[in-house]
Amino acid sequence: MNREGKIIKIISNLYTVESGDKIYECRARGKFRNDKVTPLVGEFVVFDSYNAYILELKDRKNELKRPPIANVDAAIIITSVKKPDLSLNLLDKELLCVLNENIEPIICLTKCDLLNKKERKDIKNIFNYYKKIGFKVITNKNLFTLKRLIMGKTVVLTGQTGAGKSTLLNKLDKKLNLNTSPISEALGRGVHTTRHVELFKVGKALIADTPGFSALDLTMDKDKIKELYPEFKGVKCKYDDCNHINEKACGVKEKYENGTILKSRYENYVKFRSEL
Ligand SMILES: Nc1nc2c(ncn2[C@@H]2O[C@H](COP(=O)(O)OP(=O)(O)OP(=O)(O)O)[C@@H](O)[C@H]2O)c(=O)[nH]1
Ligand SMILES: [Mg+2]
Ligand SMILES: [Zn+2]
Repeated sequence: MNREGKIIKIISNLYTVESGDKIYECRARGKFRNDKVTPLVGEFVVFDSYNAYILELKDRKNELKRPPIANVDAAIIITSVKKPDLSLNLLDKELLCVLNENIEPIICLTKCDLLNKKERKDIKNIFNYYKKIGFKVITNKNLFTLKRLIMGKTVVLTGQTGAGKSTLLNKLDKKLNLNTSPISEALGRGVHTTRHVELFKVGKALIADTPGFSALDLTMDKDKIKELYPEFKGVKCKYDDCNHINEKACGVKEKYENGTILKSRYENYVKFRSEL
């Protein structure tokens, strides 16, 4: 019998599909592979419940390549301030990928307990800037705020390996008991503890735990980036199509030079453009 459902977990080529209140372990048809479409967690599908085969993928509202997931409302970008060290380059890249898919980003800082007084002050200043330009910023201690922000939504945890994604999920629901492990002191980064994407029901939200990464590729049109920098909006430049690089009378560059735009934000913008 053909049914509709949603993929909630993928482990190699085994797809766990939820339909009604039942769970089905399905395979995908060879056809998908030939078409180069891979089913994703979060995907709405038509499947043959008798033979346990996924037959058809429904249209996606949005999708991320990394972590691989579809149809999410918000992304909690898990950003460690230490162990692994804070990477604003990675954070700005993640924000672009998420915004480009019309997914609401929530920046969640972790490991603030490892900061000394001076570092804490610096981090506060940096993230006051992100708040000022409109991003939601919380820490993994603000569980109450986090729960309120994600109520009723499907959200994905994304971020560097070892940043604390699974640890946060365990805090939200102790029964999950997900594997976590300390970062490698030698490499200064995580050890890829989580190996698959899986959606969990946590209170009134659906949250996906995902494998972390240490680097991320931008795959968008070069000229799209400036539209995804909220602080560039409404800034006056001499040329309407200004790219804010070498143009004369560029308002964005002025704001970077006088410190109104965070140095690293603008410098990452230049880097991202040149990488594409
Ligand atoms: N001090 C401190 N340690 C933390 C915090 N959050 C997580 N950790 C530790 O960081 C390590 C890595 O945490 P994980 O939850 O496994 O990280 P992850 O993001 O799920 O990593 P991957 O599954 O590899 O992507 C564990 O040893 C956690 O105990 C925090 O807020 N403070
Ligand atoms: Mg994990
Ligand atoms: Zn400009």
